[in-house]
Amino acid sequence: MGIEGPMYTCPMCGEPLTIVYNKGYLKGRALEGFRGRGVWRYSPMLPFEGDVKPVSLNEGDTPLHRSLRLGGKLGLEELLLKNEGLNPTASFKDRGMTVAVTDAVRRKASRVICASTGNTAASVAAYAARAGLKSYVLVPSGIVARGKLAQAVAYGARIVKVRGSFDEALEIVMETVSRDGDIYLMNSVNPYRIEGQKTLAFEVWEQMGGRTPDWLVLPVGNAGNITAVWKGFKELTEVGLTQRTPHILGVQAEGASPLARAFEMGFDELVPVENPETYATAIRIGKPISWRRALAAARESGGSIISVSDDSILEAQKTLARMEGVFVEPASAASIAGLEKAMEDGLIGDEDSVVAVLTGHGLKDPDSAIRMGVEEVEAEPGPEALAMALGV
Ligand code: AN7
Repeated sequence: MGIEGPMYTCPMCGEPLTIVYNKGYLKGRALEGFRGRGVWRYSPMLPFEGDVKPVSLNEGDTPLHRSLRLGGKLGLEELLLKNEGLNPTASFKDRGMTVAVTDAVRRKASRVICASTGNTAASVAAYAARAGLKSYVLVPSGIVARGKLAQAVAYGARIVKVRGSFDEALEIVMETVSRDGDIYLMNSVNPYRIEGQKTLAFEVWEQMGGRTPDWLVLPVGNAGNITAVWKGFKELTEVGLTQRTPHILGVQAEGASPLARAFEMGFDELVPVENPETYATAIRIGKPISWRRALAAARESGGSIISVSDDSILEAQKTLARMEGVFVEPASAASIAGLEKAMEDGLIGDEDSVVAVLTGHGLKDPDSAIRMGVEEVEAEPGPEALAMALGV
C-alpha cells in the first residue's frame, strides 16, 4: 500500500515546505493550555487533530541547568544550559522524530529513510523500531562517531556507508524518495521534523517561568534546528504567550561554515563548502538544506551566525565537562565556543541572559573525550603503590 501524500519540498522552487497555521486557530488551540509532558505536552501547537497515537519514547522535558561556574568565568549574569543530550537517544533529534514517525504511521508508511552525520540515524532507527517500521540510514563513510553508529546497529537499521559527504548522501536520499513514493523521508526537509523540534522553544519559555532569554545559542549543520527553534519562538508571540523573542545565534565550525560566511557577507545565496572539514563531525555539512530559513532566523531575530575553530570547540567541550559536570559531544560544545566568541566581539553583553543549547551527549563520541588528554595511571593493587599513584 502506498503512503498517503507526504510532501517535503515546494514543486515550484524546491525549498523545504513549512507548516503554517491560521493565527486565530493556533491561538484558540494554545488557549486550551498545555497538559502532559515532553514534546506532546505542546500538542495544541502541533499539526494533528483528534485522536493521534504518538509514537513516543518520552522525548523532551530535558533539564535547563543554571550554570554555576562557566557563566561567571565568561562574566555573564545568567547562563542556562539546555541539556538535549538527555533525550531518549541522547540528542535533540528525538523531538522531531517522535512527530515525524507519528506522521509516517498515520500515512501508513512501512519504510523510512534518512541521510545523517550520525544523530539523525540513531534517532530514526529508534523511532522506526518503536513504530515497527523498517529504517534505512545513509551515513558518510568513516566520520560517524562510534556511539551513534552503535545505536543505529542496535536498533536494527539498515546502514549504508556512502563513500562521500553528508551532502552527497542527502542528495541520494532525496532522489530515492522522489522515485519511490513508498519510502518516507526523515530528514529535516520533512516539515513534521521541524514541528517537533520547535517545542524546544516552548520548553525553554516554560522552564524560565514564562520568560524568554535575550539570546539563544545553538550549533548549526543542516540548519533544521535553528529553523525550528525560531519558528517556535515566533509562534509563542503569535498566540500572545510572550512579547519578546530571543536573538538567535547560530554557530558553525570554521571548516564547515557556509552560513556564517553568507551572514557576514550579507549574501542571499549560499556558496556551498565542497569539502567540509571539522572535528565536530555532527555538523560537518557544506550545503545546509535549510540555509534560507537559517539566514532568515538569524536576521529576523536580530541574531547572527558565526564560526568557531575546532580548537575552541574542544576547549569548550572540556571546560563544560569540568566546570559544570555536563559532558557533550564536540558539535554541542560549539554553542559554548560561539558564546565565548560573541562575548569577545561585543555581540553578547555581560547583562544578557543566555540559553546555550547542548544538542548531543558526550557518550555519542567517546573518542573525542579520550583525545582530551589522559589523566590516568596504572598501579599494583597495594596501599603503597596506590598512594604513590595518587600522589597522596
Ligand atoms: C549534536 O544527525 O545533521 O542544524 O544528520 O547532531 O539541525 O542540522 C546532525 C546535526 C547540532 C546541527 N548538534 O543541527 C545528523 C545531523 C548535533 C547534531 C546539529 C546536529 P541541524
